[in-house]
Amino acid sequence: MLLLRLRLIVLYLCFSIVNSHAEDGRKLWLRYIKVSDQQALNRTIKTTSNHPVAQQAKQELDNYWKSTNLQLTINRKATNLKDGFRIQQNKNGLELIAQHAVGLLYGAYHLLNEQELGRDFSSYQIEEIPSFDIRILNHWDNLDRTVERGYAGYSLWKWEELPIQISPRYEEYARANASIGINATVLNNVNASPQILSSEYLNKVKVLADIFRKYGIKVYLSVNFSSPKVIGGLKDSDPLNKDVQHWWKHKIKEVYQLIPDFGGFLVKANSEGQPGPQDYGRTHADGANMLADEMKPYGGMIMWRAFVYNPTKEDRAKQAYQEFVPLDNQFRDNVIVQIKNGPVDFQPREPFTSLFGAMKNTAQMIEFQITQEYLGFSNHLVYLAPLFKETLDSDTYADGVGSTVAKITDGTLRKVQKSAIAGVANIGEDRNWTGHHFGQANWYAFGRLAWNHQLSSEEIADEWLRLTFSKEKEFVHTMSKLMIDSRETVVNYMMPMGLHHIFAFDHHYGPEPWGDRPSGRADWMPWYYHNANVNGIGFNRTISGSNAVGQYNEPLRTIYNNIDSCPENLLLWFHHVSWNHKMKSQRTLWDELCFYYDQGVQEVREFQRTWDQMEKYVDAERFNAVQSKLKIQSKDAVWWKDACLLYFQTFSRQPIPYSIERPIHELEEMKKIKLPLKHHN
Ligand code: BDP
Repeated sequence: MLLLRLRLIVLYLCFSIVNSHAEDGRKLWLRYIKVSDQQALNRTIKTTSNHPVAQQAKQELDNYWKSTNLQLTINRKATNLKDGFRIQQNKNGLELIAQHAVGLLYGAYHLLNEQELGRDFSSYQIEEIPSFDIRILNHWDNLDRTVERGYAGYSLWKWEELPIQISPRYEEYARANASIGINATVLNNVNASPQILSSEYLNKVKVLADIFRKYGIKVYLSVNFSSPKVIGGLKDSDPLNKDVQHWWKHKIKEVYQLIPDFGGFLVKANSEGQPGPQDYGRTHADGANMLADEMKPYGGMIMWRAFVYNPTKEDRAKQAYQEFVPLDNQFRDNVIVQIKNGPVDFQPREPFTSLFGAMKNTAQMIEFQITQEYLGFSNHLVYLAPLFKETLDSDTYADGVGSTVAKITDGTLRKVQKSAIAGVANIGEDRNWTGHHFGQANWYAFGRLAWNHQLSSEEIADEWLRLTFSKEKEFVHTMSKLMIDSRETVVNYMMPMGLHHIFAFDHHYGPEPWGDRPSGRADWMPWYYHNANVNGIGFNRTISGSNAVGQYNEPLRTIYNNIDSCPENLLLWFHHVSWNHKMKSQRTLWDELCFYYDQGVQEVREFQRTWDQMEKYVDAERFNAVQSKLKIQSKDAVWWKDACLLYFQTFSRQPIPYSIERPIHELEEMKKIKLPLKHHN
């Protein structure tokens, strides 16, 4: 009996030791270790500010700062700092200076991260000023807690428990965001339920806003343009109808009574079946301005989405430009047009949306997708900083050379009331927040680039790996390279050379280049995008085709229009190319296509080998989780390669080069695959 007990105790001890090393990812990149009593005695942290956000900054430092004395100062005159901060030496230690309390909070996290990264503070000096004023997450969370395009479990917002019961994750979420400089969040899906504006829900939203405020985060809501009719009982929602305006005025007043620092509304109107001002013969500007006028007295913003397209004969990639450019100059100054990075839809690779820069007198912001709707969900390891940077650094030439998307949107080239950048969140109820442990890196990278778009993808990967996993050089170096490569890898095995939108209908996970629904709209069908036939493959967007190239400024128009100068990684985006076209590699287009798909597969296999060698640096729990996700990714890559090559081969009628791995699937079998994945609207 005694022996058994002893055994049990030993077993329990072993289990707790192993367990203490296991990490489930819940702490994200915030794995700070508390100061000991002795360490706390050796330094003092002072601030004269009683602002709750400044107090929060102090609290974090009290808990984790080990290095030297710290003075936190608010200097109202330091206007150039905006939300940022300066850290400098003073005679007693370090001084952290900010214009606003929130700058102290950002400075506090900066210091704690620097401490984690092993910086020397003996002559430390730095100034950090954010690139964008509003750094906002867009949650596509529904009120029933499903998440549109969400792959990390149900929504964090437990609407049925609010406003009474408060999940500890609300504060953890706010803290994580603040630690990377995110200062705003849209709580609900752009396909918005009108109910979010009911008094019942607003009282729940208020509770979240109260928690987030302490971390400098403002709450925004997506609104349904038909709300006056649906929940207000009005006969319509025409923006020029006085009753409708009155309804919004009162609703907005109610919102601000509950949430005095409410950020504003995000609106998806007249897009994919959502209601909007065009239902009443009005324009996007009429709709946006009506809301903006009612918001104005409170300082609220209207983020109006440009993701609009109709099933017409017109190339989908041209439609946002066509609808919005004529409205330039008509929007109020508290309206900002929110434009997706690419003209079609968050594909593995797209050129930047031609609308950036094209409206000279309208504030514009970029919308990225952090959640991997078209990038293998939370199953594939795809680090998105290179994708984000590729768009931000693209030159639009709108105001001459150097008019990058970043500079068009951040207020450098054109003064805006407030500059902004949005990312569609990949966060859910999963313990590790993002499903895939490496999904956390994309949340992190979005925040870091919103704070400073000059940072390189490598710098961000490096920081994140060290804060999240391990500081071992070998680990950081190897995994940083893998992360950087991962974006091109997914392009290779899914849609190389500018191919796009050849996904399975609706859920967008696997390949379905053959996809067709006789009843569905053409611009949701893969053939609409790849146009494969016996002559070749690709979408002709040149002057002889849809002329989408005409929406780009010179020299891009000419570069894209000409098959010889068009970058090969966008070739099939802009051109319909013959199977025998000679590529720069001297291969034919067909052989090159085979080569890229195969390369994608080989690269994921290499990721598996690399990860396995990292076992000694990573706790078992996270190691195993990533290892099994890589297996899925590897299988999926082969599936993509076989599906696309075998299908396109029916048009090219050419053999798959012998140097390339043979298909292991049958085309007819793959056509039968139907994944039981539901897409919740
Ligand atoms: C597409 C998604 C769809 C979204 C839409 C949007 O498939 O679920 O509602 O974008 O951004 O990418 O409005």
